[in-house]
Amino acid sequence: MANRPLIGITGRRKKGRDIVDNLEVLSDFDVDLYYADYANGVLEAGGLPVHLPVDADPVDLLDHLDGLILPGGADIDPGRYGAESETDDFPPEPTRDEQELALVNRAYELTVPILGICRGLQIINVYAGGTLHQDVAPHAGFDQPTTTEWHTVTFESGSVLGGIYGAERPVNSLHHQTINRVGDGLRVSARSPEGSIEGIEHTDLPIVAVQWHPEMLPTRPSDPLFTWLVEAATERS
Ligand SMILES: [Mn+2]
Repeated sequence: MANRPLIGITGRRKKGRDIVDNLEVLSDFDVDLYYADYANGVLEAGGLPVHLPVDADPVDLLDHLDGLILPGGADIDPGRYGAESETDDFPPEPTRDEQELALVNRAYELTVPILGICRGLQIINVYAGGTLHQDVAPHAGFDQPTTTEWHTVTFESGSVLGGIYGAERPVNSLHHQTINRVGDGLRVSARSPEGSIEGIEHTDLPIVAVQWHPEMLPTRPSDPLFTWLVEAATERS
């Protein structure tokens, strides 16, 4: 298919020793890790995914992209939102914070569409000047299968997410942090039953983010969120 929009996806930096059964002589080599389901969601929605090395200049990369997925991962360094660390369960990866905040900054400048997922929602909020609750452990279903419908989310009518999903839907929940103060220019468009923020979007830019993991659910091949991103990226390309 011609003219498929190019969707960049970030990942995380590991070491060769982090890979089970890897050769010992490769222990000190850098390895970049990308969960494949984000790219599969893009492919199923008709886009062309590309993984973004953390070593590449984010400004250079954005000039070549039609859309961006910021996926799940480690906690953001609390210093990025003016807080002291309250948890070391998922230690920050400062290089990735740097890369993703620079990508978001350039995407704002170029109005490149962004879909944020889990950590991706949090990095957008922090970029926009918001803050996070650092540990809401009872909210997460880490010991459940990732397809578990752990709680429902209710969508704001008139929002992008409400237009995509309707009034509500069940979702999985694999996060121990949530948004506290909402960043400038962002609106809350989804909440869990106890009121935690599960979806945000920019009021003017094509930026939408969710706290659950649509790429892990069996509904992924027809999930309208990936379609939203690919269509927004196509309009721009
Ligand atoms: Mn949740």
